[in-house]
Amino acid sequence: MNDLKELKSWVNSCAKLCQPDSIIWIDGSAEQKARLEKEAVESQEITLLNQEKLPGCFLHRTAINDVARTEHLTFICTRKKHDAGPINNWMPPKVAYKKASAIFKGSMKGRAMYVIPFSMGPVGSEFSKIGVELTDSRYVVLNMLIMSRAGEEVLKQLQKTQEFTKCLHSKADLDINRRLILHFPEDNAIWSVNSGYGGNVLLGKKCLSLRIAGYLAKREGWFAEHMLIMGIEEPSGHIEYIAAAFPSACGKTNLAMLVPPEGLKRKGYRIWTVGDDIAWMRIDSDGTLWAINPESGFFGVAPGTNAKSNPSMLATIKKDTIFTNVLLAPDNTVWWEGADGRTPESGVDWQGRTWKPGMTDENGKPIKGAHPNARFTTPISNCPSASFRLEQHHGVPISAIIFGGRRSHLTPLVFESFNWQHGVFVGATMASERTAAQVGKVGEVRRDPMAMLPFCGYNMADYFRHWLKMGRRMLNPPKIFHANWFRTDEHGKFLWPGYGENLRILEWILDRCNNKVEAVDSPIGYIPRAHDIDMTGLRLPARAQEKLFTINKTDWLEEAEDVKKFFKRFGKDLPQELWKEYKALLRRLKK
Ligand code: OXD
Ligand code: MN
Repeated sequence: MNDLKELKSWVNSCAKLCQPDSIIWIDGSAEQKARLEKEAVESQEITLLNQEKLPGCFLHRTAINDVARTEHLTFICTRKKHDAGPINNWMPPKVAYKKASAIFKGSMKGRAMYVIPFSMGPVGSEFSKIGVELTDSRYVVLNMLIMSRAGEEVLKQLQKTQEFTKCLHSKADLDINRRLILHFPEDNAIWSVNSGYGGNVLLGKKCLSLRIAGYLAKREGWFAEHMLIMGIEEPSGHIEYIAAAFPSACGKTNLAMLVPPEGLKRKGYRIWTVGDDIAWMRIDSDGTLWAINPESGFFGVAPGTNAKSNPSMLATIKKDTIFTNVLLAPDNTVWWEGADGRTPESGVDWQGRTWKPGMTDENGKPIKGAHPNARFTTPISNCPSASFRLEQHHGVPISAIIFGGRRSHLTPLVFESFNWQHGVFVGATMASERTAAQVGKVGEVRRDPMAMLPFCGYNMADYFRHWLKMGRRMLNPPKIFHANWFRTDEHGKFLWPGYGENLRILEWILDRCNNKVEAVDSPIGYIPRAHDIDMTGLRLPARAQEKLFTINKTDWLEEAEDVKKFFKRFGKDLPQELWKEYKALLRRLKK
């Protein structure tokens, strides 16, 4: 056994740079967690909520300009610009280290530096990766204890494996003008400074499990994807697992915890939640794809979470949860827009101001109690639908992959790709309307390949090539589908009820995987025959089903123009297979 020399010397060098008052190693014990919670309450980093109604729950407020991921301040720092590709912001490592060192210098003065050894994935699994995050934020420590397996057990594992991602975070003075989220894939390192927002600072999540892991996955021959994983227990008792990629705040969490609607419950369906955000997938010796969720918690969007959208999540967040940027109600509980029940008569809003329903700002716009990207951090183990296979080192076998976006027009409710290569094209050409999870104009359509636009840690052309290559390596690859729950009618009303009803579409997807039903050929892929989707108990508005599956060729040709523009950004690097698929699509549309 070695004595973790590399880790200790890295911790010391970071301490020399950041100059904390003390260094505290996180051991993962309940005693240490309780001590940190107490200190964080005393320092007002978090507020203790009503312990009768919400045992073990706390509220945190971020700085007002620190409420979402800041993609424009997020960089991939590879030696060659080309390796970061045309989509990522790039900075040469030397420049990045120099620039960030000046900001980190003395940034932890007056605070402790916490050393968090964490494992993404079950400790010791073939799938798992170890990281160590250094941070001066107790909020980060408490969140990491939920989102990852952290503590001494991980250090023991590290003594065997040696390899870890070096994650350095300081909230510094939360100055947005000196905020940087830097990834150094060639050094297996992440530096994040001047933010306190989850997606920027819980470095095991987006930074490690997607950007750095993606880079490693390409090198080592596996996938690190922005996908939920769920098990669908069929009436026979057999469970099939699917993975699905949707951009941020497009309902991955709700889908992963879906509650079967009455019509289908009678058939005996049951859902098992494996993960809501990230999937690590490997080809096993049986030639099929197996997946784990590297996280152990959910970092979910609060607004809109209610008994209809996600009853399982409501049960999960009743205890042991950290709420961020929600409204504090007078009884010391929490509330958000789109919550169940009555709106509190007053409260303290996410900015810490007195709030009353109906208040408007100087432009007459309603003032929200919770920020639209308000979040909760909560352990998966509290979820009533948590999969019993969460701790299994081997993961679960994946039968289908679903890509999807938020499109009010254009894409039908569901379609199936013709084959793996076409499926990669479908994923690579995904687009979605922007949500509150990222800074920018909400509603704008942006291309978001495989929902990885903000999370691909290397040249996206190589990422597409990796996807094509992985398909060729599998004996029995999952089938690839595309879903869009968000199509609207001419008055802007949703055509599909979504939530639990989405199971009807998953049922069709599994029927297709098991060759139980035929489908209709269309220019964009296979479309369901109307009678193959079980609509028992569901009343759709007149002609909704027809509208949900309409393929307007003029709109699709316009879409293809945009795809072409996007593909051209990659120049010669774009795999020829994708141009081939593009041309084939045009041919089919013009037929
Ligand atoms: C998330 C995101 O927090 O995608 O999961 O922004
Ligand atoms: Mn996400």
